[in-house]
Amino acid sequence: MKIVLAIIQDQDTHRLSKKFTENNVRATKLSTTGSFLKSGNTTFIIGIEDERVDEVLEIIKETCESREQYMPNPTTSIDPTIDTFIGATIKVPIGGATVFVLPVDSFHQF
Ligand code: 2BA
Repeated sequence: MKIVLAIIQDQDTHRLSKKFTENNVRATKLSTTGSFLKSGNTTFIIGIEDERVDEVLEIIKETCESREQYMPNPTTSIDPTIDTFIGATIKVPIGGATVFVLPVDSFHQF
């Protein structure tokens, strides 16, 4: 068994949950925050049999879109200790999904 940890954009969460349900993939959804943009994203925890990992990766790949987001340029911050910015914005690409696949020592449901 493996754990797939998938960090995705909030806009894709509903479609991905639906796809997992349709394909009998069990998952837990966490509300998370990216440390760079400091905006919300979603992390799915998926426990899955080894032979279904590729299927899960394919579902994530075809469901999650790459996008670009604008943020205030941190190099023009008035004071780095506060979240106040002046000046130009920069364009930040956000991947469709950031995915980690981890081994599982054991799995129990009581
Ligand atoms: P954030 O940390 O908010 O990052 C959003 C996007 O900003 C990233 O997209 C990347 O294009 C850019 N970015 C992040 N750190 C940067 C830096 N130090 N300098 C310049 N640009 C930077 P993605 O790479 O697609 O990542 C999307 C989200 O996935 C991230 O949101 C974070 O929550 C998570 N993530 C990405 N890589 C990770 C990793 N190695 N470990 C844990 N979480 C990760």
